[in-house]
Formats: sequence, structure tokens, C-alpha cells
Amino acid sequence: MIQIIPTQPIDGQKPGTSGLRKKTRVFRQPGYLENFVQSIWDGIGGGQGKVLVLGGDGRFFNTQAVQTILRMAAAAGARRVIVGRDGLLSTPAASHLIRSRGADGGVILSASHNPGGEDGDFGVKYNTANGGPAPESVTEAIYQATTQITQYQTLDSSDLDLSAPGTAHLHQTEIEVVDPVAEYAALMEKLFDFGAIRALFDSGFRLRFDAMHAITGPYAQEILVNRLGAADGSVVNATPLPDFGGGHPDPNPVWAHELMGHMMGDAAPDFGAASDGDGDRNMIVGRGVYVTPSDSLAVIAANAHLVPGYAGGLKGVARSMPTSAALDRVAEALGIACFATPTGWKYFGNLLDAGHATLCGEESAGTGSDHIREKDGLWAVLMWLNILAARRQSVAEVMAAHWQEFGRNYYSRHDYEEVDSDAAHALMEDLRARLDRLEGQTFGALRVAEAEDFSYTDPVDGLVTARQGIVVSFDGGARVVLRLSGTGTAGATLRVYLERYVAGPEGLQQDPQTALREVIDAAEALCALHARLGRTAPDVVT
Ligand code: G16
Repeated sequence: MIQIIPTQPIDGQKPGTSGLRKKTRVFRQPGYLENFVQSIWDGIGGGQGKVLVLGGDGRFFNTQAVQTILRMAAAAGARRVIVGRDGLLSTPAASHLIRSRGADGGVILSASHNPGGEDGDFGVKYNTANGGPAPESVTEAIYQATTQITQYQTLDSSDLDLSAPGTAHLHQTEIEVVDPVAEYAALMEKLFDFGAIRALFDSGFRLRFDAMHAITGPYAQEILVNRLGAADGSVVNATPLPDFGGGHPDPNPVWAHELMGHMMGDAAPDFGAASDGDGDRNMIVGRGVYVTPSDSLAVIAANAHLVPGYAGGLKGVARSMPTSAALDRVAEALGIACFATPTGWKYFGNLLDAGHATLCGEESAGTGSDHIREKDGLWAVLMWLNILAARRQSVAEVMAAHWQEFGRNYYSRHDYEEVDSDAAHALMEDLRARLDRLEGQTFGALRVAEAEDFSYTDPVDGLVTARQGIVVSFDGGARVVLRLSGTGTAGATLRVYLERYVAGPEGLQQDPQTALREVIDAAEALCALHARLGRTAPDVVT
């Protein structure tokens, strides 16, 4: 029986960089999830007749939320919902399912790298028929719907058993429960030279993949161990837990410090990697060497021709604006276009759909290609493994050779988390107000060559997205970028991205914080970060 429940708008249901992310407690308030899901249906022109994919990263509240959304999809008249077993799907697997099944879209439950659990974060995002995050036109329509909602529709029915693949009906909607790993693993087999990677493992190559108690554990176990022959025990923290074991499932040197410890130790394996809560981010580490996401993207682009799925060459590449320009140097050498977009994977969708770009990546540990429309953690790991298998070199050797050829973009991101929102916004606004006057001024040892507030014109649909981060470039090519995060759930997070290029052949093996000292000092001199935010140091340095 369809139930029509009267409701009223709830403030603040505006999707951010990647869907709606809030504290789990906020999402569990009566009607909160229902209001947002009804607004998704309303924002996309109704659920009637639609084929949808549904799944999440398994964090606390995933199980109940999936059941709620199934009931609401059925009440909205969806034709079919394809849902991962136990309501689980990694974000890349969900993107692939939407595409491979020709679905109209999908609902993904995740707050990505944010901590989970009752006191952690939860999130909901909608992906469109291309498998990618809804573009701004759609998220805006959803947001508008949240401000006008008067009722939502659901069913008066009990929970469905989602524990085994098969088909059931809910009202008139077919519910298909699928193995969350199978189709994704089959796609990976098509893109990569599994034989070469298997031979690499057979030769004694050792791997440690840290799933951080999140969604990729079963995917990594199946692909890396069962299909590629990595030694048993290579995948650690492999069982997804609703609170990620109390950890912060963000694959960077700070939160994946356990893996970093192994990789920098005497008994380090050849290759280390980690992924995040929903499986779309990655971290790459060699024995004794951490590879920044920006460098990883550049290395992948430079070596993609060694991987069967990309042997035909790249149509173009894209990066988010704050990502380092290491990719641009590779693109120039390859003679292909390199696009710089605002932060948010959704901005890559048009470029991939239109065939302008094959590879995309972000400094925030996201790398991917046109095989799906999300960034893809395990895909990046397989790219690296395939490249190492083809080159027969260590990660350190690959990096050294890359920097010798292209020079090195020293890069670091300093995050000031959960700072006072007013102070952070005022800092940004004051800097914006000074932009016109910065050129020629000196901060610390560096003189400003150019200052702008990044604005992006989508080359496919012409849409303009303004105010996407303040970029201050200095003489000699160093730069600092400042922007406010769009994924936090408490206060504000200010991100300070620091970059400096060294052409080589000398000076390519410095510690990044040392190599960036003048840029870090210039950023402080530019906007008195510490005094204004009431901090003495960043919370996270990656
Ligand atoms: C999301 C977006 C990414 C973005 C990242 C950080 O990733 O999909 O495009 O780079 O957030 O965004 P911000 O700097 O605004 O916090 P994820 O992995 O959290 O879905």
C-alpha cells in the first residue's frame, strides 16, 4: 500500500562537492532521508518507470537507508531497482552497473572518506544515466525540490531480504539483488593485462593493500588475491565495518599511517596501496616512496600506452584546478589536450562523455578514466601494477625516471579542519577583495605574477562555474591555491594547496615540505592564516 506522508522543507539539504553529506545523527532524524530522496525523484522528473541502481559503502545506517529508499522507489513507480547484495556497492561498481545495465540513474549511499558510525557522517548522492555524479543543473533541481516539498511517498511494507542475489517484487517494482563484485571484476579483466600482473606476483612481487575496513576489501580480495595471485594476507583490514573500525577511511599518509609505516620500514613489500570508504579514492606507495596523487596521475598518463585498455592512446586528460601541473607536462609531451576543472568529479563527466578526455584525476586521491564516470581506487592500483609489470621497475625507479624526464612539481596540501566558518569565509572574501591589487606585491621571498578567482566554462555545454578557488601564482611558476572544502560536515575546512616546479636534473629528491618552504611562508604572509583561523599549524598535511 502506498502511503502519502505530509512533510515540510528541512533547511540545509543542499548537495555539496559530492552529494548531501551530514552527520549520521542528522540523517537519522525523522523524515530527513525521506525528504531528500523524494526531492531526488522530484528533481529528476519523478521515479515512474525508471530503472535505478542502489547501494552504499556499508557505513552505519546503510542497511536501514537502503530499505527506506527501496520502499520509496517502489512507491514512486520505479520499474526496477538493481541493488548490491546486503545493500553494498562501491561507488565505482555502482557507476559501472548504471552504465552496463542502461539504468536511468542510481542512488549511492556514502560519505566517502569521512568517518562513519553513529557519531560519524552519512551521505546520499544521485548519479545520472552516464554513471557519473549528477551535474549541477540536476543537483540544483533536487535542492529546489527540498525547499518546496510538501509530502513524500513510501510503502507500508516490511524489509526485503537482500542477503542473496535474485529477484523479488516490491509493490510493482522488480528488485534485483546482484553480487556487488562480479561485474566490476569482469570489467577490470577487460582493461588490464591480468597475465602480466599475475606473472609479476609469481616472480615474488609483494603487495600490501589496506582496505581501511571499508567497502573495497571484498573487491581487492577477489581481484588481487583470487584472480591475480597476490599472496594470502596481502589485503589487510579487508572486512567492511559499519564504523570502519573507528578509523578515518581516507587514503593519505596521515590516515593510512599504518600502511605508511610498513612501506617505509625495512621489511616493506614492493607496493602498497589503500582505498577509502566507498572505494573511489586511492593511495599509491612504493617501498620507501610515497607517490602524491598528482604525480600518480601524471605517471599513469605517461605510461597508459603500456596497458591494454589504453594501448590506442589517450584522447586527452583532465585534472581539477588545484591538482598539480605534473599532468600538463605529460599532456604536452603527448601532444594531447589537458583540461583544468573545478574540484568535484562531476565536472569531468561532460569531457569524458564527449570524448575530450580519457583520463582524469584530482589531488584529493581520485584517479579514473572513461571506463566509468567516477574515480576508481582499485582501477588506479591495477594501472600501477600493470605499468610496473610492463616496465619491470620499482616504484622509486619509475618516479625517478619520470622526474628526470618531466621535472618535478613539488606539491603539498595543508588542511585546516573544522575551523570557525565565519573566520574562514571572511578570510576568503578579504583575499577576493584584494585580488586586483596583488600582482607585483611580494610576500616573503616571492613576488606575485598573477592572482585570480578560478572560474570554469564547460567546453561542452558552456556552463560557467565561478568562485572555485583563489589562485596566486608567483614569479618562477610557484603557486598557492586556497579554497573551502565542500565535503565537510562541521565548521569549515580551508584547503591550502602549495606547488613549485623544479626542472632538474638537480634538486629532484628533496623533502616536499622543505622544497615548498618559500611557498608555505608566502601563503602565511599573504593572508595571515594562522592568526585569522586561530591555529598554529594545519591539521592535515599531505
Ligand atoms: C569528493 C569529490 C572530489 C573532490 C573531493 C574533495 O570526493 O568527488 O571531486 O576532490 O570530494 O572535495 P573538497 O575539497 O570540496 O572537500 P569524495 O571521495 O569525497 O567523494
